Amino acid sequence: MKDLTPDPATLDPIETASRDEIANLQLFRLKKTLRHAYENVPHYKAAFDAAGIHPDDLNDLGDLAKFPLTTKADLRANYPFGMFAVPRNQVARIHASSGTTGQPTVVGYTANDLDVWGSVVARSLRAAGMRTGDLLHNAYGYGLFTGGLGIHLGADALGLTTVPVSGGMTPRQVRLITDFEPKGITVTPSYALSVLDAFAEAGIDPRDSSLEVGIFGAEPWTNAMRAEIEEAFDMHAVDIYGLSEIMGPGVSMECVETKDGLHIWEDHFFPEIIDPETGVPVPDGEMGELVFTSLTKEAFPIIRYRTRDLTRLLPGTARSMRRMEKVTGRSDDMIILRGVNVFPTQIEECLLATPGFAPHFQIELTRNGRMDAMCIHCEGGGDASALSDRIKQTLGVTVTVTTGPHGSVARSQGKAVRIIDNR
Ligand code: DLL
Repeated sequence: MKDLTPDPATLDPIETASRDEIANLQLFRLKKTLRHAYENVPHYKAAFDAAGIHPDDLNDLGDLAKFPLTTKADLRANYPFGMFAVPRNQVARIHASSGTTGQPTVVGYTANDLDVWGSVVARSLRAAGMRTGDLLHNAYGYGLFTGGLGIHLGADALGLTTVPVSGGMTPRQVRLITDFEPKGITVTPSYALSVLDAFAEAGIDPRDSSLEVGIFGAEPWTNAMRAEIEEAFDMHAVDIYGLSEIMGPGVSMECVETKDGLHIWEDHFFPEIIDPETGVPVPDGEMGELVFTSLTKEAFPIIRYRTRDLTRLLPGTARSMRRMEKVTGRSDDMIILRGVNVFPTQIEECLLATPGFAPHFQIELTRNGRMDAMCIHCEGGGDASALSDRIKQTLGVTVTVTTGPHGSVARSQGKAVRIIDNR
């Protein structure tokens, strides 16, 4: 794999600024954001008043913990535009979550917000090793989902040649990669596996493709999956994180030269980790739920949003901004099986550590009387009992494993559906 480390001279100055400089900028922007939210969004005025707190009470960054948390339920209660802090005619773009599990969550961006979004995604693509003039195959879905259009904004800002292929029509993905010779691909890790299948079906070795880096996110994936994908494509695989409520892709990004967790673009997004039970912040280094406050957003300022993503904050390395550890689970993806907490990524690690299996899997939950049961559906010639033994030893739960022929596990075209709950 090629060394794709960016030239330090091309980084934004804030990426290598001192912690003091970053904190000063954050405090200045945080004060402004709190006032903007309080004065223009009735929800925040009511919530701050109820908590007996006012934007003027913020004197240092630690004071943020005195402000109320915001949840998805708050956003839903203000559907569709109730959380907007500017008149609707100043909103240049709307995105929304899919809403498969309830009302969609609607977010908005002013023209200025779109510029900021483009700049953080451009920074992220550069951190992955992309340079002005490079060709990018963007297979994240275009539409209300922030993946496709968010990456596109950043690719334009960095001056890439973008192929806006979106997800789906998988054989065509292989043809376009072969014919256009992109340097980078942006795609969910699970859909990358579908593309990998299509390479095999076309009789083309993906290691012979032009791809030098894959930029994977929108769903949890493990370092074991990184190794699998890097080996299959002979390219770097780096992690990009984000969520629509905060911006979309480009909230944090792993640097290709270190691959040691994701640098949070802290000049625009202020992170906290809280104890998910008590809501109280925990110190850097401790695991908990990630909470974000936007620092520059105009249309949709967001204060202390509970992401449900579990991770911890770590000091900066390749950049001075803090890192978040790879998100391996969301509190709402956690399966509690007979009292043991299990995340799909833990199953992924066990699967990839057991020889003979394809990297595709789905977890089916059933209930037999009062007992919950978990079955892992996978593919390939691996030994089912070796995998269930490994899961028993590492996670402490008894599961059944079925292994079917190639194609028997449903393929993803975007975010994978890992859990089928038939309880
Ligand atoms: O998934 C934005 C995005 C698009 C990120 C493309 C990266 C690439 P939502 O649809 O709002 O936004 O879903 C956000 O997806 O709270 C996490 O649970 C999960 N997620 C996103 N990125 C990662 C990642 C986009 N790198 C939710 N690792 C988040 C693990 C991720 N989970």
